Amino acid sequence: NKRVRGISIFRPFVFGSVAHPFDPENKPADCPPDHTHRWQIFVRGINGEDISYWLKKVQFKLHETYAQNVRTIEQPPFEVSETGWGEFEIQLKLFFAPESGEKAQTLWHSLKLHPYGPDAEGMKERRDTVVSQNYEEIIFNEPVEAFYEILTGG
Ligand code: SLL
Repeated sequence: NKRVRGISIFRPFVFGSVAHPFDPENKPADCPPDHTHRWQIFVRGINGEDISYWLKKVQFKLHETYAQNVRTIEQPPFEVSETGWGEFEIQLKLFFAPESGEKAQTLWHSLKLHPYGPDAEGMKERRDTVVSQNYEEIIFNEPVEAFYEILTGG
């Protein structure tokens, strides 16, 4: 499997979390009483771009307080939706198209449930959504030819 020499291909994406505090008068019946928030962790393309031609699987490793804390998502949307009470570090492992021969890459995200920054108090009162996301780029250096074709749509 020959590599395309002298070529680097960049693919951008966004990963992070959104969290919504429950309305105390209106908590979902199906979740434990100590849970305070619903949240999602995700990996997605910029502006909804489909990234499933190069990203094949994402493994999200949640805190051990969660049942089956390793969640494997094999097609878009690459996201996990949960409820909980606490913030913690989530490990994300990105797996690429099998043709690529590339090793999985690991990223970390700090799940944020509580507002922070100058308007934190106002946000808390309004029960605003807390968003914490990062732009990231993955670089494929000298991809093998089959993967180069996939990446460039050739
Ligand atoms: C903390 N170090 O103490 C963190 C741990 C754990 C979060 C946070 C509930 C899980 C469940 C949950 O939110 N765990 O009940 O299934 O803040």
